[in-house]
Amino acid sequence: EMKAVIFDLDGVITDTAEYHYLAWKQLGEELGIPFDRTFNEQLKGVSRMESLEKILAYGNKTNAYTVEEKEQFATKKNELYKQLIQKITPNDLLPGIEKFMQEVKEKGMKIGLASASKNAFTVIEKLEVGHYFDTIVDAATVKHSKPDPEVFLKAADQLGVPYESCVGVEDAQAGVEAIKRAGMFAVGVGNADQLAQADLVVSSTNELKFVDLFRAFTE
Ligand code: B16
Ligand code: MG
Repeated sequence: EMKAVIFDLDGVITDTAEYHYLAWKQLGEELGIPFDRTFNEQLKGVSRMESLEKILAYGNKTNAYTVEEKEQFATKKNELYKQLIQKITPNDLLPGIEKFMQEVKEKGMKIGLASASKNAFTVIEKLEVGHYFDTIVDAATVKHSKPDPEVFLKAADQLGVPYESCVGVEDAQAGVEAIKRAGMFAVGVGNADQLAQADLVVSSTNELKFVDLFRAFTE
């Protein structure tokens, strides 16, 4: 029985995925490691330091920097990102997502947020959607980042809902994998080939409909 829906933030509720991309891209260029959106898919849902490691590996620079330098790079990216998210308003909610959250709530489901981002609280505040969430997992308390299921398991535990009664909604490959490893029903938002592991894929947030989800879940 479906009892809760746990949402990813970046790329599902708002398009901060684009801001993460722009910030990493700028840092990558400064380090002489240009990359495109296809490579960027691998960074979605992945923690800050792990994203940096992936970029350095992509540029064959895994061992080129000290731990301190890497921390400086990650901080620099985060400063760029924090500047970009300052301008977020409720207009930046992805199409149809608020309506979907309302529907989910009306059906008596609990709602959780499972974001890997340490900036999640700021973004939720700017979007003015904090009241929809029964729980928000603080990324700072999560030890293992997606595709590890920890953040989804924690959200379910905080909601008091068994894992098999939870639906996870994700735009990232690593995120869909995390949901499946948590033993939950996975909804992918985006490209069906990239998110092939999901139980249900919709092309955009506009296509998220409670009836379709309910049907797919109970099938
Ligand atoms: P921060 P999500 C993830 O958020 C992003 O998808 C990923 O690109 C980012 O590196 C990660 O958060 C960490 O974010 O640097 O702000 O702590 O998709 O899990 O909501
Ligand atoms: Mg995401």
